[in-house]
Amino acid sequence: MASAGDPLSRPPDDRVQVLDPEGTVVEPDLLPDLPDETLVSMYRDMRFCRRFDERAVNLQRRGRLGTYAPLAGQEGSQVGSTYALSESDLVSYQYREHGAVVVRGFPWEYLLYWAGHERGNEAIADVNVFPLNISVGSHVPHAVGLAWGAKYRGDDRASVVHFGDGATSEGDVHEAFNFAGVFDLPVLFFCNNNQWAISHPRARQTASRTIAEKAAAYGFDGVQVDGMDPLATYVVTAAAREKALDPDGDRPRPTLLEAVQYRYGAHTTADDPSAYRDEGEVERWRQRDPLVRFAAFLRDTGRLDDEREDAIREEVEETLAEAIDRVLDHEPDPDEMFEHAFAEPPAALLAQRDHLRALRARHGDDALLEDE
Ligand SMILES: Cc1ncc(C[n+]2csc(CCOP(=O)(O)OP(=O)(O)O)c2C)c(N)n1
Ligand SMILES: [Mg+2]
Repeated sequence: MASAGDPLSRPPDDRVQVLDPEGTVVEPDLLPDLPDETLVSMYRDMRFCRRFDERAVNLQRRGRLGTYAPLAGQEGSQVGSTYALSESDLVSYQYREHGAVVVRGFPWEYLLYWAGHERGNEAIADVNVFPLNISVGSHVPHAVGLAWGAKYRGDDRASVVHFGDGATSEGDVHEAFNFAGVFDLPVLFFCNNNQWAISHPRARQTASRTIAEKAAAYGFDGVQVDGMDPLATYVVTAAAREKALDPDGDRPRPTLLEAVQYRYGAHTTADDPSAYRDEGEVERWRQRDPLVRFAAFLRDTGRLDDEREDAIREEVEETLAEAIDRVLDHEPDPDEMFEHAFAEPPAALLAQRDHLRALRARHGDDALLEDE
């Protein structure tokens, strides 16, 4: 077992773990000193993520949401790491880390995004989460830019960027690593290594033994963490944030965190994983489930019982049902489709918008169904 102390000072293949899959504390020195309420609230948010995911997949199947990227299996990484941040830290995510939005209060409009409305992205901006990014890896340089801006302005905030194992094969990501290392930027590179990039396995993504060790080439620390252990992701993120902000020194440093985990479901609702992976592999990873191990820890330490668990499930169910009702009742303004692509829309687009407005003024919203 690794020695205690700074969890970032270990060799990159010495995976940090606080709770084993049974919920037993394996490295007591690393156990974060968090109030009981915070620990239970972390568990609540992880439950919320799991249930949100189930409901979102079902809504997509019923044609109420567009293509959706499921998170099940990855709650420990997303929730644990976001708990270690302050609310002003800037989070940039790929497209699967809904857990960061949940921890930041889950504005209900977030679901609107997945139903095709840009308003969802505006809502998460209010809680310092940047819009999701589909072009793999291309948001990582932007997150470095955010860190540079924060440092330049003397803001006490870190930039945290989530990306997948697949994203590490993109040139953008390496340019971002290099720039952050050279310019001493307060950025946390958080790699959610879920073993697959759609159908492409981790072993074919890189010949490196770990993703964490790539940090050495850029001159900063890389650490591997059990991404299905919310307390481990919490402690490494807290340590990396401390290093990024460097309160006692004058040299903020980036860190690469590789959170080893698994996605149980399909890549997106448009994917069929049975075409490329074996169900036995999924079952083996389910034995390490983040919710099961965290619940076991909370129960063993007297922080969770049946009554509290029932109350959490009920509250999660109600909060989600309310958000979903609002999304299903949402009546978008057709004008919205002309917004968001241009700061200053070109004349041709404005002419189309005005044409639609005139039609609606004359015929009401039935005009939208007319073939004119
Ligand atoms: C630049 C680019 N190349 C390819 C794609 C197609 N694509 C979408 S998601 C994905 C896999 C990304 O895998 P990973 O970074 O591991 O994230 P995960 O989906 O596993 O969370 C690919 C190749 C894309 N969206 N953008
Ligand atoms: Mg992946």
